[in-house]
Amino acid sequence: MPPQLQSQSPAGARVLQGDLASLSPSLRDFIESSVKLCQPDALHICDGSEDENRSMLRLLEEQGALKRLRKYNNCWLARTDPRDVARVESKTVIVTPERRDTVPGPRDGGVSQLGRWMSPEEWEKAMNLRFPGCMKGRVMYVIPFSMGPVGSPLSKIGVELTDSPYVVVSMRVMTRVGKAVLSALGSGEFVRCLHSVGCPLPLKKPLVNNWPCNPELTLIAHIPDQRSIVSFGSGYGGNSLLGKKCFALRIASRIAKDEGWLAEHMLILGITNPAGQKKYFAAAFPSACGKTNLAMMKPSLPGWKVECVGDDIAWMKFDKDGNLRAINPENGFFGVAPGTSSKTNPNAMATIGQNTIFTNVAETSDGGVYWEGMDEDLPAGVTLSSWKNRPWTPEDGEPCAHPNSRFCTPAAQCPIIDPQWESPEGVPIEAVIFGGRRPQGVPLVYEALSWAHGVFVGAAMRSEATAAAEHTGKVIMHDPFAMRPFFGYNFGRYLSHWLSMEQRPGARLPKIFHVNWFRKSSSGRFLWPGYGENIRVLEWMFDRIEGQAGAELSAVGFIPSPGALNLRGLPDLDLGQLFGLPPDFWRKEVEDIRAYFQREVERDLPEEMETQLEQLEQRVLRL
Ligand code: TSX
Ligand code: MN
Repeated sequence: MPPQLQSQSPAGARVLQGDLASLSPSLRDFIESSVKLCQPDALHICDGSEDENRSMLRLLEEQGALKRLRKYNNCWLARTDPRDVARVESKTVIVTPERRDTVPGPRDGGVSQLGRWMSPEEWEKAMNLRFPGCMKGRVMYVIPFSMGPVGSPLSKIGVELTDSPYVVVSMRVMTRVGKAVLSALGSGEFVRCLHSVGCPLPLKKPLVNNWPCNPELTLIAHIPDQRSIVSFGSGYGGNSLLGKKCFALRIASRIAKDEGWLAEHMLILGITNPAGQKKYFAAAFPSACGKTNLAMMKPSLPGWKVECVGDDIAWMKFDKDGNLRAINPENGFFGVAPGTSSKTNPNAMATIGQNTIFTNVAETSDGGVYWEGMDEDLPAGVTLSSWKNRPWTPEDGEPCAHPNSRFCTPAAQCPIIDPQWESPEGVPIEAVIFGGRRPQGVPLVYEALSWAHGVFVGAAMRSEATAAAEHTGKVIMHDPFAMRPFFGYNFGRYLSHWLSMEQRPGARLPKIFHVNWFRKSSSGRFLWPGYGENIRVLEWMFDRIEGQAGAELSAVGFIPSPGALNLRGLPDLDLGQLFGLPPDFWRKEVEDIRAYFQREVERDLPEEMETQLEQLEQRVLRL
């Protein structure tokens, strides 16, 4: 008789699948203590197999949580409770003994934009209010997962315990899950991830859209000293797929600080020139800059090739030869659907045609998906149901898909996935690109003057964002390193860590660039065509690294010398407006950066950042 049919975990849950006795003592302890706390009826240790995935999808279909999309092969649609559609920054905390270990300070009374601290005492209370008995009547799934290729020296292992089958099927796309991970783990270290939707059975209130969640009590906590993540009340991706933002950015940035490497919110792409030379770039962009589009872009210039290693996160470490080696710790893309089309991102459109889980997109009456900016005509007679599962027409005045609706799709399906994307040693990064959505003042591209200046450029990143619901206007928000919601520790110390890379013996530092695809003319038109034409900017960077492209010193950094940017075949561009440095704009920018550093980083700002700001000011005053 198979032992799993009989066995019972010591804490009292039936074991439906897997063998507790085969797990390491520390993993067993983690499971046992979580079972005691959450009191699930049963335990299921995930093996990551196809069979398991099929039966989980069937279960979700029976529960009405997923709907099969008959137009495609193995694609599914989830509609969430409308109260659970995004990450919730106000309910995302980092627990450390000292506030200053989490955020710069002191700023008594003020709320930091760079993270939320919770004291261990408050966390103890918050935990006790939420977790005891929270999985009653449900199955606790044990998901062993690897961030990065299984067994790579750059990879890290986590184990997520969750009562959500949606999380199980999504984690299998976004990370490497199952038996191979347990073998690689052995009795080694892992990041402890505990997740509950916070709806024990029997339910107190009926579910909305068959989507369990507990918005009143939602809380996502990180305890970096214990390498642990605890998330309650939300099933939405960023709050529940704990390998991504919680582990690969917040916890990993802290581990990286301790171990001397970098965990960054960056895409990784490979770029090959017509002569067949290849380089890898990593790039950090705030939201709404088209990061996934750049990661998979189709270059407009003949002979150039772009390949995708990752679209969101880079773990980077100097190897013994001094090369900065990067892996994409993820296994899939969890991308924003609206705006994705065969024009803006044909490679993403090809990727999501099979084996994809869509969340909060609209559905067509012939069993397909739809969203704003998909840019495809509906076949005659085909109608739409909105993300709220109601008949939808353009006259409704609301979008058919939620603006934060997503596809969750295997990276391996991307037509231009890089041949080296799962290389255990990682790919060598030769350029780091920072960017922002800057309608005014900021040139198309500039190169940092030094490593320290590049770190300053990352620290001073800003981008145009749609303001909170009350306002409708757009504001330029600070988003240093595109990491503002994702720092796992004090941002001032993060800057020191970046600066310290220069002190590593033998390190071959990548060049640092800043780009802005979004500058507008005085009449409000985009000055740069963007998309596939961005290859021209990447070409200049490529040739700069090779020492082959002309540059001239400007107040903000090196910019292409006249003729150095390849503009062949483009209609006339207003290069004056695209590269101009308006003195008034830059004097104001310097003051805004100064005020920001002062308000948000205060005494934790490294002196070098002060120096860089003063040097920028001096250059700008000469404009
Ligand atoms: O993703 C974008 N990228 C990067 C592509 C590799 N977008 C979309 C941003 C929203 C997420 C862009 N939008 C880019 C861009 O480079 N540039 C723009 C602005 C733009 C929009 C439309 C046009 C040009 C620029 N249209 C015409 O020129 C016809
Ligand atoms: Mn991201």
